[in-house]
This record gives sequence, C-alpha cells and structure tokens, in this order.
Amino acid sequence: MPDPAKLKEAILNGDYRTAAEVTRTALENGADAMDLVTNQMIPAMDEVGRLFECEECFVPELLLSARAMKAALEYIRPRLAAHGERAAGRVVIGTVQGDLHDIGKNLVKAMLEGGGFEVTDLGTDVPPRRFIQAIEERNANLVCLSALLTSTMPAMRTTIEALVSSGMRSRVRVLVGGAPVTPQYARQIGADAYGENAVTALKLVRGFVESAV
Ligand code: B12
Repeated sequence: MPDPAKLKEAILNGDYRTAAEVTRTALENGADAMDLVTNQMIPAMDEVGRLFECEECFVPELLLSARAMKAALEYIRPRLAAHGERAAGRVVIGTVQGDLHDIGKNLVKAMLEGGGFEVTDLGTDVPPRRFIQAIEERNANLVCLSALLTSTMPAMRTTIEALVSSGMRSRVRVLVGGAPVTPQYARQIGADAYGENAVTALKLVRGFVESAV
C-alpha cells in the first residue's frame, strides 16, 4: 500500500497524476476513503491556504493543488457513495452568487453523497433564483450554501430571503458554511445551522433528516 501521506504531498505539490494514482492504489489496498479525506486531503488544502496567505504560494499553485484535489476526489467519491444506504434526502448545494471557490463545497458534496444523500450541485456563483428553481425541480428538502469571501457572505442572506419570499423556506432546511462564516452569522441570516467542515455537514444533515421523521 502506498504511504497515504503521499496524497497530502501530491496535493501540496499540485501533482494531480500522483494524487490520483496514490488515491487509487491506496483504496485498492484497503485504505478508508473517509480517512484519506480527513487526514490527508483537508489538511493538504489547509496547508495550501496557509501558504497562500503568507505569500509562499500564489494563484497558479493554488489552482494546481485544486486540480490535484479534484483528481483524488474522482476515486474517493464512489467509495464514499458505496457506503451510503438508501437516498436519505435530497440536497441542493452551491457556492453563492459572486463566489468562485468550490473546493470545500465539493468536499461537502462528496461527503453527503457518501452518506447516501442525493445531491444536486449547482456549482459556483449561483444566483438565488437558481437555488429556488433547483429546489422545485428536485423536490429537495435540504439546501447547502457555501461562501469563502466576506464580500459574498451577504449573498447567503439574499438567498435565504429569496427562499422566504418565494414561499419555499418552510420546505427546506438551510445549512451554511465556508471559512468566513460563523454560527452567529448563520443565526443572524436565518439559516438552520452552520457546519464547520464536510464531516460536520454530514452529521448535521443526518440530524435534520432524523428529526423530520
Ligand atoms: C483556493 C483559493 C482560491 C482559488 C479557488 C479555487 C477553487 N476552485 O475553489 C482561487 C485562486 C480561484 C481564488 C480566488 C479568489 N480568492 Co481565494 N482562496 C483560496 C484559499 C487559498 C483556499 C480555499 C480552499 O479551497 N480551502 C480548502 C477547503 C477544503 O476549505 P474550505 O473552502 O474552507 O471548505 C471547508 C469548510 O469551510 C467547510 N465548508 C465550505 N463550504 C461549506 C458549505 C457548507 C454548507 C458547509 C456545512 C461547510 C462548508 O467544509 C469544507 C471542507 O472541510 C483561501 C484561503 C483559505 N485559507 O481559506 C483563499 C481566500 C478564500 N480567497 C480570498 C480572496 C480574496 C480571493 C480573490 C478575491 C482573490 C483575487 N484578488 O482575485 C478571488 C475571488 C474569486 C471569486 N470571485 O470567488 C481570501 C478571502 C478573504 C475574505 N475574507 O474575503 C482568502 C481567505 C485568502 C486570503 N487570506 O486573502 N481563491
């Protein structure tokens, strides 16, 4: 079995071929998908974020790391999904209007799919009306909003307000997350909960579904 730490290293180096290969062989040799996400992939992106903040790496390196993360997720996602039971609920997820960050959102999506949820991913820069349209089309009962910029956090509020004015708010539970978001902010804007990371997201969403039955 390859050393799982090589996955973290490959993401840090922005080496998508190695990231994919290490993930594939580790999984074939019995590595746990959730363990790779929690102990290698999330810490790798945290480190990339830290290096970016102290200007030790720049946008091109960030994008290479994001690509390596996505390459690894291609192998991780089906394994997480294989552990899921019946469709536990229907989730619409997206990064709010004006925001192009999607690495964390993609992790949340992979984790929810792994938990057996049917997830419709609207991508990034999603205007409120797209969320509303998708909730209607998919008959979703949960909505996950991601924001990574302080300047796009208000778009979470706008999205929730649009849910209220369209009469949909009572049909869905709204979970918000992303680095600048806080539990207090979630309460202020009328979300149902704030999730710190992808693992918490799954726990919260499961809790919503259990409390609804
Ligand atoms: C990667 C990155 C980029 C990449 C994004 C690539 C991509 N495909 O996503 C690129 C280079 C495109 C980018 C662009 C920009 N970025 Co940027 N970026 C980052 C960086 C370094 C890492 C973010 C990341 O992926 N982290 C790893 C993932 C795994 O963590 P995460 O996103 O936080 O997600 C986890 C949790 O937050 C949570 N979560 C996330 N979403 C959700 C949703 C729900 C429902 C739940 C429950 C949980 C949850 O779970 C996730 C997994 O555990 C951060 C710095 C940082 N340390 O966060 C800056 C950062 C977010 N960017 C920043 C800025 C300023 C920008 C730009 C404006 C730069 C510019 N001048 O052009 C643009 C904005 C473009 C736009 N309109 O969106 C600032 C934001 C400052 C602020 N407070 O507003 C940061 C903080 C860097 C900094 N310190 O300056 N960026």
